[in-house]
Amino acid sequence: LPEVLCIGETMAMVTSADAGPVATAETFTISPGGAESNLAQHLAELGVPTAWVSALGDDPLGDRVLAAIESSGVDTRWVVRDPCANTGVYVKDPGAKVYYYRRGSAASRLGPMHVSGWPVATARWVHVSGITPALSETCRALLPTVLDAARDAGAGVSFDVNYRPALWSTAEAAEVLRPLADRSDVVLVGRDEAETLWGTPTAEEIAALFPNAGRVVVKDGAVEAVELDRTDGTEVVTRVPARAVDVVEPVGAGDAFGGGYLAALLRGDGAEGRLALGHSLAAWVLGSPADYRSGHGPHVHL
Ligand code: KDG
Repeated sequence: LPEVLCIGETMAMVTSADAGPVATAETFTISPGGAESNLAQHLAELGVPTAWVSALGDDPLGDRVLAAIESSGVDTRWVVRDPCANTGVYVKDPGAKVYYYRRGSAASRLGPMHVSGWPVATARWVHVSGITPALSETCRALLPTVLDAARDAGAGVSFDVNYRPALWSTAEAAEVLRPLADRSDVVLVGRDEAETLWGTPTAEEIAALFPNAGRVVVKDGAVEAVELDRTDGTEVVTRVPARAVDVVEPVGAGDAFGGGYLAALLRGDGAEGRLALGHSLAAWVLGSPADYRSGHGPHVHL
């Protein structure tokens, strides 16, 4: 059985094969586009038994997404194939411009009624993100049910804030995401993203938004990542600078950071090791135009 469940929508991502604009491209690549499955692939490739749980249409794009995610060793047996809805689609143009075709997608039809069919009771950890509550009313109701089930099972929860401005307003996201994150054991959040949502510019102010979370990890792009850990009573702050990298395209780097961080946490590494493995995987993905990049780069010492 999987130790970690990563729950959330993955779309079929369309990009031009030659890095030019989709409008004039002749050949395209289609690969999975989904924050939670990206993280699941990183975890699985780092040796953590991981399942990705979601829904796809019963269509060829769904087949492609599923096969690609399975190829990293991710367990997909709980993925629903919905005969009444399509796999969502996501077009990514140069400059990381994204266009969503996901309203009414199979994953947007997930809801609290699905949770009892998922192996939360036997999981050690559950990973979710702030994309899910933006997808539909049923998806919004899903996360509290998942968090309840994880608490009942004694499983840890990580929550990546993942604010997606194309899906909802800043004000609505700020209101919905804060209490969900505050119920989690690990909050992963971008410094810029937190400043946009809640007006909090520093790691300490951001962490104070989530007083009940055991660990808050603030990712500050090319600068550093900061972990604020209260699991031992007092707040311990650890800062690790980011690696110097030539950035090809940033999309997916946050998922990679999260995968590295969680893999290190689950195997018992200390705070510096957790942040360092997060940075290493992020650096690997930053050096590629893809959202997900197999492997973990030559500089990762596992
Ligand atoms: O997280 C990087 C992308 O894969 C992600 O942004 C796509 O899940 C996605 C979304 O909803 O934006």
